[in-house]
Amino acid sequence: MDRTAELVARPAERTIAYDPAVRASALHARAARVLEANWTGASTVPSRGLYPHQWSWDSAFIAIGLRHLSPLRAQTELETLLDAQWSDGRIPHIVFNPSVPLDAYFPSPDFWRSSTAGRAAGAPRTVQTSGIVQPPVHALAAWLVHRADPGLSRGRGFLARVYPKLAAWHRYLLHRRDLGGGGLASVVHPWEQGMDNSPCWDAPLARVVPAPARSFRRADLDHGAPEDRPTDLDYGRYVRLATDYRDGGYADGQGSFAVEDPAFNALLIASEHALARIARELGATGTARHARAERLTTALLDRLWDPERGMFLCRDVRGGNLIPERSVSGLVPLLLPTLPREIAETLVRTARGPHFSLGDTTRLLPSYDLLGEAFDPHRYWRGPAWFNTAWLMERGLRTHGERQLADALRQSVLKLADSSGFAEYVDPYTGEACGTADFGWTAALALDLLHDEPAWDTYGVTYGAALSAFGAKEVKGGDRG
Ligand code: 9WN
Repeated sequence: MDRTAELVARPAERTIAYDPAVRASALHARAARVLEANWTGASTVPSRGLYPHQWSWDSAFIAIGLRHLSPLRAQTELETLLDAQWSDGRIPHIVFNPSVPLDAYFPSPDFWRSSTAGRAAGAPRTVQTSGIVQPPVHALAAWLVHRADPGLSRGRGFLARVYPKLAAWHRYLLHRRDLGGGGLASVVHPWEQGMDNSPCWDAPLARVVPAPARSFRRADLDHGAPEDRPTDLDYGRYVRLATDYRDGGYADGQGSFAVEDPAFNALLIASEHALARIARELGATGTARHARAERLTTALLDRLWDPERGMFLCRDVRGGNLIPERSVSGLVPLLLPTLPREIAETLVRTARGPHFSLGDTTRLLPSYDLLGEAFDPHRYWRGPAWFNTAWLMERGLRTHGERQLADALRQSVLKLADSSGFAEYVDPYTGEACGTADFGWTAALALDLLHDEPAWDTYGVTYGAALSAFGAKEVKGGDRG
């Protein structure tokens, strides 16, 4: 048995300090095994038990890791998701696997009724999906997947096929979802933003009358500890919002919940830049797309930047105010290469300060303010550390030249992904595993960081080049701690 195979076969020895190269290849093998086990033949489930279908932003993150194992599978992952796109451009947050029993996950296809309730909005007939969306990581993923094997990608016409679909997806978000009228996309359900029970939603959700608990059955509690999951009251509100949206034919603009979220919009901007690169690869200039990304970045700064807290906040569109809660979502725009230098520096300071404690008292960046009243180190998006946000921050730190911090965060991701058994999320202080194990994006993003791209030449724009439109504004504040 060679050294790597031996290590894979004896997981109890994971923590012993071997040669880093050997350790890395053992971690690679374990992450690959998770992605193999979660692969269904055309896409990857986030988890075999808790999430047995295809999820939208999970698939994008998974494709980013999968490209290091099989660029073909990574392309297929995204193509399968895009096959379920609605004709109004939306990419549904779940694509249901018809061979999975209805009661394995709630809400199931018979709740969403996409092919009937979603007919006017253009839901596909041949596949059942949910009717809401998730963050637009897809164009970014498509570009990274292409770069993993440009020959294969060109041979299969991968970018030429996905480009029009990704463009329609962004059009949907920019036109149908600009509910605040300021140029940013709004989410209409907490599941859309992906950080389901973040304390940021507490105030806007308080206006929603919960559906009675007896009107639905939660399948998630068959798999997860109740204290690690959202509450029944949260679920009552999620169900009410989704029911109202469905009963309105999934038409946009009516619902009682509409929020502009910094991470969702930052990912849209990053994906616009990626779409510009794809357009260039296909022979166009991409200039209009880069320009749109710049306009969106200006809107993000104008509408969501909070100088006092030194980070971005969510905007409650229905309430008309910024939501005074610090979530990791408000740090994620660090991902953007053209952020003004003072903004990037302030975000890094805030991440290192007492509310997030990056590289200090936490082992991994928490999802929510360590000093916030609602902080809970185990309850889902109300404090635990997640690997996708850590990955986004690692990329952001590296993009803005914070090499040491990025290296340290990368090491923490690799160590904790491994020691937690590729947990869905971990206690930010202790690293204790929470949620489900063998979670798809944890394995995929650890794999991606193992491949250690030194700089992230993804966008084709100059890193650190401040936005000219914002250059004249004064940027103050930020936590110094
Ligand atoms: C609802 C699949 C998804 C992630 C989300 C995460 C969780 C679903 C749930 O799991 O949400 O979409 O049932 O709790 O919050 O980010 O995409 O992994």
